[in-house]
Amino acid sequence: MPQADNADIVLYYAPRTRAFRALWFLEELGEPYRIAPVDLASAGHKRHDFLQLNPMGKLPTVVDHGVPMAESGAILLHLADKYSAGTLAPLSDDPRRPDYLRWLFFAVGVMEPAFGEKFFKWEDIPPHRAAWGSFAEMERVVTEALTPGPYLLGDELTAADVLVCANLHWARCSSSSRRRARSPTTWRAAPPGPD
Ligand SMILES: N[C@@H](CCC(=O)N[C@@H](CS)C(=O)NCC(=O)O)C(=O)O
Repeated sequence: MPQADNADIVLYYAPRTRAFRALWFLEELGEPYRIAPVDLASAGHKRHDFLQLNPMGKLPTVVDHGVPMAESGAILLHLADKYSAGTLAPLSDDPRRPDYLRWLFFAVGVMEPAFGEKFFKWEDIPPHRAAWGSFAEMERVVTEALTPGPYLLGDELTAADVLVCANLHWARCSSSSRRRARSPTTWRAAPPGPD
């Protein structure tokens, strides 16, 4: 585990939050990092000094060599390009790059609201007007993309897999059903169905 007290990458973290995505990705990256624990209960993340790092007062927030970053998709995109270009992030001239970017944005821009529709029971939203289409469409697209797998782009893990799979992990944890996504592989075997 590359945690180091003097690391120049700092992850503001609380358990059972989207900060898990950044934590998982930092482990994949292998760069030294350190965790700055955030106690959500005491609302330190809503205070002025934290809002200078992330105006939304949310996690994950990362400070990379003194530069603050927010939004999990942007954080993973940045860290992958800076520290793992060509492996966890296809290079800009790699023909897989457009699909890689599509999945990064899909994870935050389509999957997240589609899970909102499903789990928070948003009703009567016309798919043609919703940016995420519908939960069912999202489910179909992810399932097809992971067939045959094992990863979104084929044989190699990228930052997009971490974002997409972290969403699937969240879905499992947020559901009482046993028919839930467990990993990209089991998502293909048993995608989540309606409650
Ligand atoms: N769009 C943001 C969402 C971040 C987010 O909503 N984080 C939640 C935890 S999962 C949070 O910090 N909640 C605490 C709060 O808003 O008080 C991202 O992807 O980074």
